[in-house]
Amino acid sequence: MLNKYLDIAPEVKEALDCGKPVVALESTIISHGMPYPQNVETALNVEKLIRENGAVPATIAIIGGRLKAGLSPEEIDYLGKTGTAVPKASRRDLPVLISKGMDGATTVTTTMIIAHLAGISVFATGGIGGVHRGAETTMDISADLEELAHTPVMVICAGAKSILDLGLTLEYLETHGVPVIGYGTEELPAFYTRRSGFKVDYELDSPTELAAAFHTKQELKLAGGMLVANPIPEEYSMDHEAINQAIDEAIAESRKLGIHGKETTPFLLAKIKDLTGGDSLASNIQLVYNNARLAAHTAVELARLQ
Ligand code: PSU
Ligand code: MN
Repeated sequence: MLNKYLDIAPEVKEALDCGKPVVALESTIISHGMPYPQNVETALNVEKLIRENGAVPATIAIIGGRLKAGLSPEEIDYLGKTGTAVPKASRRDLPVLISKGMDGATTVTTTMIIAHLAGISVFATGGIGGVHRGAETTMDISADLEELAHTPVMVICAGAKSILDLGLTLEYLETHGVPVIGYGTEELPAFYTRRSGFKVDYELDSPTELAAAFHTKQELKLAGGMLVANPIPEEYSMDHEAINQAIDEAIAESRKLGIHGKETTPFLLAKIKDLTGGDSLASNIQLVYNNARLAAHTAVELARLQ
């Protein structure tokens, strides 16, 4: 656990040393995913929920060139206030950001990398990146999928937004041997909505089953992670038509403006937020809470097996 570039917060370190359950959390959702102050409020509430459900939270980020597993409330506030001025950090960004002593908001990719370095196996977030619509010509495929192929962390999300080509995203994960599990559903949820029309690989119905599947994958020494898609609670799910119209509009606008590279996802997310008003933010917050609870319960079960 002695890594030259890694700082594990004392509470997280103690939990890991004793084999207690820990849940990793990402920071791009804080700096780039939600406006201030809701971002900070949500991040702190997520940590609280994880504690209430029997695990220790480890929010992950890069601060002053250090890989951080576990942040103080002040550090979370700093990331939230600084917002998009914190560079979004995927795998390819790590060498320069770290060698220059900069900050970085960790995506699913880099949160998985740092969680694994620290010894954390369960990670809760909102949505993952994937194969973008039109990727057959743009080749815009999130590094998140490649990370899931290689790094042994279970990622609990609410599926993926249909800003992506969900069918191609599933094909990519299949090719790379990443199990896609629906929690209590046979259908891949689409973040704001519980349904997408695409089937997951397997439905599992309890944290015990999720932990057993992940533990077995590790014992088999099969490389890579596992994706758990947990549908947004019914009462917070959004109208299918309204959200898809906003998504189509956001994509049309991004094409018109020639948005590409690491800007694509943040641009689309921000645009959808503008088009749907506060509704999408409220739903986003609730699905993250829902994933945090499931991740804590699953980490508790996994700690029994490991
Ligand atoms: N999708 C969402 N919300 C998010 C992200 C994706 O619905 O906040 C963020 C996550 O941090 C994810 C990243 O890892 O965007 C993917 O960015 P890209 O597509 O550039 O790889
Ligand atoms: Mn991309």
